[in-house]
Amino acid sequence: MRLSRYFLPVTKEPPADAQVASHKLMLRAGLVRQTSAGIYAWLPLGHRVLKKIESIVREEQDRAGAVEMLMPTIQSAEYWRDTGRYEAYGPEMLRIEDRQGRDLLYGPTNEDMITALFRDGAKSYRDLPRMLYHIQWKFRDEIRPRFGVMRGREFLMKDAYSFDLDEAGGRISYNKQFVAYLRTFKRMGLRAIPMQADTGPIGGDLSHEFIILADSGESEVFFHKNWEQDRSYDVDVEDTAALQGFVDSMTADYAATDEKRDEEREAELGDTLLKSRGIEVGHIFFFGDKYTKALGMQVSGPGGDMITPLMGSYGVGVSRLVGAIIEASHDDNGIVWPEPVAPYKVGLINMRADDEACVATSDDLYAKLEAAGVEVLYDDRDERGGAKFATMDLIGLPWQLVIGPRGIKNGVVELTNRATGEREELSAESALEKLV
Ligand code: 5CA
Repeated sequence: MRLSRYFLPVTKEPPADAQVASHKLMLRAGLVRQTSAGIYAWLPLGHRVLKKIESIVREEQDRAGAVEMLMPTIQSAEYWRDTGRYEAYGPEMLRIEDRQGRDLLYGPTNEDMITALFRDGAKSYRDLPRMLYHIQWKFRDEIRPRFGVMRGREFLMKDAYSFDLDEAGGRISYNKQFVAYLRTFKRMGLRAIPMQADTGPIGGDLSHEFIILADSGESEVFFHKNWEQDRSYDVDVEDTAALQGFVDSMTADYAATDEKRDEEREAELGDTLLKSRGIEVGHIFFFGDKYTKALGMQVSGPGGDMITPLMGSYGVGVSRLVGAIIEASHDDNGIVWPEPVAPYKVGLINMRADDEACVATSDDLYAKLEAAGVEVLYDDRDERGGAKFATMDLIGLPWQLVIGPRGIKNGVVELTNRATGEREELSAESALEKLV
């Protein structure tokens, strides 16, 4: 993509109401714009990051055996009346009336609807177990939307739902999602710590929040210092015993949010207990028959007996992750995207738009990178070099490839790694080889 044809409204000054680094940087780097309180338009560069995150989430859900579908954002109040949640949910729910006077709502989550849909289609024990998911916009009329996309009112969530015949099966589904979550966040360059959590309006008694550590996080968290080490999430999830063993090992080291602290255990930990602030990027629940019972979902068992399936639900804050990743990965000059979620891999900078040789070399490299399938953003504008560098640093692409008149005379281009700052001069061919 040529920057001369793109829409990248970068700004120098962060707006006064942006408090945390990620919010400031998302506005400055032209990733999003707020259109109403807590509601954001995703500009081209931000949209690409959102899509990258979505793809990683999707791949790990598919790998865990979940099946993708898509439910609407607007839901009939009937589903919620049937489960008794319509009144219980409170003012966070955006309630809408259509021209016929029917009650609708903008979905804050989908337990009620998915249970009704699955109930109407699954009749036998052979239809279970199943995990279904979608990636869809949600609306919660948060009392205090803040920190940009991290606590928005409209936000993108991956929500998955599991249906099992018994408690043991439900636990397997929960464990599979548990592993999928660890893998998902690791692929984005994040270390997420699973912590026992409260279940709130979703219900149930087994629940974990996945928290990444960041000074600007909304919750205070407490954990064993073993969580500072890198971990491998290599386990065969089809081997039930291995899967349970793995989840047990991941929950063995103390980790708790503010609401779930255990004073006795903390006292034993001494100075191995660490404290930080954290951002919740995912939350999983097992709540048994809460919704299936309320909605009268039953399937016939092998002996003709009727079974009420047990459910779990599993949420990832897809749009929140954009902010969370920036919180975890930025410096004084701007964002530092981990490569798997970067909007482009390479920023190609032509230092002199008025120099024929520079233009020719830059155009040639651009064409070759595009042909090789490398995602490249080409700054071909007629601007000062300094401004171009500042923009590239701000938007944080992993590699900067710089073409200048002095280098061309010596037969070299300059390649810089945004994360490490390492810079090398090399031939255009060698640069291509490194990037492809
Ligand atoms: N139905 C369950 C799981 S599918 C559920 O709704 N869980 S949740 O309430 O914990 O939300 C799931 C994830 O969505 C959270 O972990 C968080 O990452 C994200 N999220 C929740 N509220 C917001 C918000 N206001 N803005 C951005 N992301 C949010």
